[in-house]
Order: sequence, then structure tokens, then C-alpha cells
Amino acid sequence: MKIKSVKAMQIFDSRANPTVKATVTLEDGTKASAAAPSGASTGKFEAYELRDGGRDYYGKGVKNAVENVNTVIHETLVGMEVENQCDIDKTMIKADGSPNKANLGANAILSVSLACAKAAAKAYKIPLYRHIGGICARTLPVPMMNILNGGAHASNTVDIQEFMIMPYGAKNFAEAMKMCTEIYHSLAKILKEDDFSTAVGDEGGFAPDFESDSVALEYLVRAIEFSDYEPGKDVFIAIDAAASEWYEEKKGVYTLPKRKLSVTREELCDYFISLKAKYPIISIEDPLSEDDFEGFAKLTKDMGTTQIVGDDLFVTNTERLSKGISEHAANAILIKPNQIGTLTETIEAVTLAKKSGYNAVISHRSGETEDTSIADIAVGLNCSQIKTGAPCRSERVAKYNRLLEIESELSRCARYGTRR
Ligand code: 2PG
Ligand code: MG
Repeated sequence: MKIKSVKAMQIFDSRANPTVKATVTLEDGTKASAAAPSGASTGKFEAYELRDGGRDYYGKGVKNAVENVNTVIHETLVGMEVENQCDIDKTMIKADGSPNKANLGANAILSVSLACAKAAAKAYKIPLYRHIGGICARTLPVPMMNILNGGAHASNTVDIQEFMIMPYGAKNFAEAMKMCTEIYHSLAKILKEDDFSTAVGDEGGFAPDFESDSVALEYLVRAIEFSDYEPGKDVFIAIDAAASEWYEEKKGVYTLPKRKLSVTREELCDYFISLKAKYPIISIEDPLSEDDFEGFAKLTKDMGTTQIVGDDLFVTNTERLSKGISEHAANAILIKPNQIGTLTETIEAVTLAKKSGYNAVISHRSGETEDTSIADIAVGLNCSQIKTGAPCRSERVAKYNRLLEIESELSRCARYGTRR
């Protein structure tokens, strides 16, 4: 099925910032669209997000990225077979010509890459996850659901960016959603009773002014118990420190901006170990800065079975992941398609992770749209974990609802993610 045209337009994400939406039309009239998400706590090694600069949209316009889709990308892809994803992605990478997609923009390239995959699936009359994973696609990921927000995603007093619940005790994805939404409601109730705000952050989690991370973790445990689940048995806790945001390169220390507290790398690692000793934490993302492979390796060793996830550390990039694997830094990778810019490279990162015994956690960005591709990518690649925010704000809930739909479609062939 040949590509007839590739077109883009500027739309808006969940933080009122412009983003790129691409539409691919095939010769038989099949059409599909995809939109690029955008981060706030972005890693410095991510693929380049092309923004216009200047006064309009406070510099965040994407008119140039849209133009690149409508001209260069359209011209190079017209006539190509849409099912040939790898060829399409490699053609765009070549047309861009830079090492990090700085010329055409990773936002331009990713939206087209995903739109091509959707168009191919549509042309074959199969769901996107089936197109990506063939008959192997059947794992429903365990949600890593962010119900308390801090860091760069909320204007509260909490420095850790995300406090998440993981319902491993569920027997399927639908039950996982029941458990998580009940806990979310319980948390709202308890917060209200204690006169805390229930306003939400960028990813739909509550963002109260807690005086410490321990208080946040206490509330999570209380909310789990209030919903009649057992912390550490039915439901576990995961955190994303997003510690690159804290690192002061010149001084070599981590300064927590909200609490205005400076600590060394060793103190920070001891702090995570002490939190893990008190709470049922099974996963810690970006506990250290994006340059510190050595620190990641030491903490991964010291924390034994704890999942240590590299987000800013690896940026969905197989070169950085290879370095991590050879140095034993972390034991899991966060997979964000827009960090690398094409579906093919996203698949390569997941494949390398799995081959090397690393877990792969599919993830949204803090700035999102109604696009649900990551739900299909998770199932298509049989990734057993997904991070896509709270069960609140439609750009987050849309991904969960898509997973519910996939689970019901797969019926008895669906397999809910397990812990390794
Ligand atoms: C993260 C993400 C998503 P952002 O750090 O993992 O939760 O945040 O998109 O702002 O980088
Ligand atoms: Mg992160």
C-alpha cells in the first residue's frame, strides 16, 4: 500500500503548548493521524524537539516542524510502501541528516512515523498492536500510575516528581484499573479530610503541599489500605525522582529546589535506600543524574531486586542503553518514542533491553494529546509495564481506556504483566 501524501498541522497539547499532528494518506484513500507529545523534565540527550522561538506561543510554536512534514518529509515518503516501517523511518533519518533529528525535528519525524504505522494497520484492517507485534502481541502492561505529582510537574512543595502505584495483585488489566481508581478516590478523600488540596498536577495526580517525601508515601500507603488492599502484596509503590533536574554540575551536588536542600550523590542514594526500607517501593526511576552511569551501577547493585529505571539516563537510545548494559547501570529502561523520534528506533530499544534482561517500561510525556499509540506499542511489544499518569485528565485516561479495549478484544488470550 503506497503513501499518497503526508501532511501536518499545529495542534495543542495538555499544557497549552503547540505540537505536531501528522496525517498520512494512502493511495486507496486510507488515512491515519498521530501527534507528538512533549516533556517538561527532558533529558539533555533526547532527540531534538523543533520549536520556532520568537514571541508567538512564547517560542513554542511548531510551524517549522509542520512545514518540514509538508515539504521534505512529504516529498521523500510519497510512493513508499507504508507497511515498510523501518524503511520509512530510515528514510526520514537520512533526510534529516543530523545525529539527533535537529534539522527536521523529532516532533515532525515521530508524528509521521506513528501515523504511518497507524495507516498500515488500518489498510490491513487490523489493530495497531497487531500490526506492531503480530500474533505474539498479547501482554497487557501493569500500570505504573502516578497519583501524586511533584517536581517539575506541579507547583507544590514536593521535590520527587512522581509517586506511583502498581497493582500487581490484579488478575487482569480491568481489575488493575478498578484497584487504581479506587485508590485514587480514597486518596482524594483522605487528603480532603486532612485539609490538603486535591488540585492536580500535569499528569493528573494530586499535588498537595506535603512537608516531605515520607508524608507523600504515608498517604499512598493509607489510600491503598483505605481501599482494602494490602500494600506490598496487592499494590506496590514506584517513584520517579527525575534527579537530573536537581543536579548542579559545577558544585557536584544535588540541590532539591523546593526544599532548598543540597546533598551528595552518596547521601541521595542512602536516602532512597532508607525510603525503600520503610515503604513497599519496588521501582525507582532516575534516582541520579543523566550523566552518572557509575552511580546508577552502584545503586543498582546496592538495591538488589529493586527495579532501577533509566529515563534521562538512556533516553530510549540504544547507544546509551548499550553503555548502561555493559556497565550494569540500572536494570530497566523507560521507553518514550519522542525521546528517540521513530517507531523503529523505539522497537530497537525495547528489543535490546529485553535481550539484555532489562525491563522496558512504555511511557507517556507530561505534555500529552489524545493520541493513544503508546497503549498499542506496549501490547504490541509485550512490555509488562506502562507509565501514563493518573486516572484523571482525558489525555491520560485515553491510554488506559484503549488498554481496556485491547484487553477485551484479546479476550482469553490477553496476559496481564507479571513481576520478574
Ligand atoms: C518522566 C516524564 C513522564 P516528562 O520524567 O518520566 O512522566 O516526564 O515528560 O516531563 O519528561
Ligand atoms: Mg522520568
